[in-house]
Amino acid sequence: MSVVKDIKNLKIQGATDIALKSLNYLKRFVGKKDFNKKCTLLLNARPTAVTLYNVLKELKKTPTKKKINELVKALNESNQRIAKHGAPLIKSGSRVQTHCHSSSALAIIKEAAKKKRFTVVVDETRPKRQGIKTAKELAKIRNIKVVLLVDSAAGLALSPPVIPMSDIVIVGTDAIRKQGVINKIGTYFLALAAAEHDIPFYVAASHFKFDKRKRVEIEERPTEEIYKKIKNVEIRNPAFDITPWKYITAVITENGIKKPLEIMKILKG
Ligand code: RUB
Repeated sequence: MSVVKDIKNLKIQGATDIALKSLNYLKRFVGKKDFNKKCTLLLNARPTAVTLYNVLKELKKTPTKKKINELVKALNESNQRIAKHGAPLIKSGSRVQTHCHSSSALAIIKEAAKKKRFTVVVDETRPKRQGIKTAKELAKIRNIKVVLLVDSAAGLALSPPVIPMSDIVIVGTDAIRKQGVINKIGTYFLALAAAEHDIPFYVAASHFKFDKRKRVEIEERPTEEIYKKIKNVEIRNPAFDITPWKYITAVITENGIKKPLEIMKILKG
């Protein structure tokens, strides 16, 4: 069961990659009696992100390898299209701030770097430090200067004058819901700081992120990721937070850049 294990321990991380790797894993169970059981195990491995839920809902209507291939293609293509729509938002000389490791946000940044030089400010992303993965990946790209910061410096990077100020924030998401955008813990703080300093805050998301589930579970991860046991101390380790719409400038989708009101309409439809 290494795919489920790898999803749980974050070897496979990010909503899109979790869905892609799960789909590929499920190929071997198509038409077998274990298929539904495997789907449930995969879904329960990380309950917050909606992408896998949405693709499995589609797959269950037509559970074939052909359908799996189509869904994989659609997921990959959505990031390419998001990149095309989002890249013009990054100007030469920009300072783009991001959080965690999002394939959609990175697709935009990499697309922009084909023609422009700019800086990407990467938050470390405690406790599992996915920001290090982001920084390493971007460091290989010509035209991008990478600055890595601890999460608690993110607000400083969004305000003058100690660290040159970021002029745009682009993050990914695990689920787009009526009450706001769910993403890696710390995103909400980032959005608050960006709003305080009038810095545009964009979310990169394919339609697979639209979440019409009645309830959503905010995953709580093992507390050892933060610290070993301390007597008389309750340690909590929520993996995601919800950023209210009022702090979000727009969502960069594969069908263009959509304002929160347009997103609301899609969610209601
Ligand atoms: C990853 C995370 C990413 C979203 C979007 O959290 O919050 O921003 O999943 O990723 P974790 P993508 O590391 O806990 O999975 O844009 O690749 O779908």
